[in-house]
Amino acid sequence: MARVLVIGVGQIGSELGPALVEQGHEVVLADRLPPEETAGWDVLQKGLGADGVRKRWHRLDVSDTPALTGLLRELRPDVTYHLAALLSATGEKNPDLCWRINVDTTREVISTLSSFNAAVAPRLVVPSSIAAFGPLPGEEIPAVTPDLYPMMPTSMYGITKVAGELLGAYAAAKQNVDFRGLRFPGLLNTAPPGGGSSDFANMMYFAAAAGKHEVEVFCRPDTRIPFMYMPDAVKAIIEVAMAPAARLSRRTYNVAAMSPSAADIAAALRARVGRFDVRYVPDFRQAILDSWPRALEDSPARADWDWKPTWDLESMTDDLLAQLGWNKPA
Ligand code: AKB
Repeated sequence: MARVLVIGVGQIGSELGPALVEQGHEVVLADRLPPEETAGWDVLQKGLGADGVRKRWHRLDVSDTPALTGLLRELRPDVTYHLAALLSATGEKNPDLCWRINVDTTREVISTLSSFNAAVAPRLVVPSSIAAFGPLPGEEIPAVTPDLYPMMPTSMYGITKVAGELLGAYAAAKQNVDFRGLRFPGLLNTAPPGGGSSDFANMMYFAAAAGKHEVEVFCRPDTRIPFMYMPDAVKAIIEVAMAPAARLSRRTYNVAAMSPSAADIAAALRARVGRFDVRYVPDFRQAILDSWPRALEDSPARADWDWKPTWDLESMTDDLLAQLGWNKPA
């Protein structure tokens, strides 16, 4: 059993927290909002019960440095999952805040964990993203992008993710912090995501499950990026956190599951719900999506800590529609 702190309980944290409790860890969930006001409240309640959530909850504004470092000092967690972040679309609208939340708070967490001078280096897990990649000048990004490819992100969010990866590698080498990270695709579950460019897919599932026959999304139908169903994302982040250090050949790993286009997702939904018309109206997020890999090459994660996804587009679509309460016609 480990003492675990989850900072930022949003789309990922609301499923990760209950999964960690289920594994027998002592878990503290820290977020700026009261639990009932978070996007993942329904998911959290389902996993832990309302009282189970409340007793583990700690109100924390990550940008309040004394509060952040004070909580870390009080808890001295064995494993910290730092998930608080602005995503790509919100980050473009407020790049300074994106840097402050995504990078400055990661630096604070690293410095505080490092200051413990612990005999066993505390683990820190910070997710990176497909957004850490971008095309080299005058080139297209490789359709299937490997772990080791020059990182030239085009969004501030992507820049913060590269900075986080590099700070983590430095912390692991020089600051006695056992940092682990993974580059997540767009993630789907029942919790509404907050301000990502991959949200067009979530919007389609939410609309279809609500019985709507029409939806407008902000990308072209041929937009293809990597996606992952949340149960696989939770499995991956716990596996990378718990992997024996001796097996890690790097500090941040690509993880892949599926790479449908927006039109493929619409077709998978149409095959289940019947008429489902999608109006494709690209906005500023299209350029961000176009700069991301079409697919990730993840053989190092598979070799080093036995990563293997469970869900593909078809199985995810069946399960997610059911989880979202869609009533299949008899
Ligand atoms: C976003 O769209 O910004 C995120 C991501 C792919 O990291 N969902």
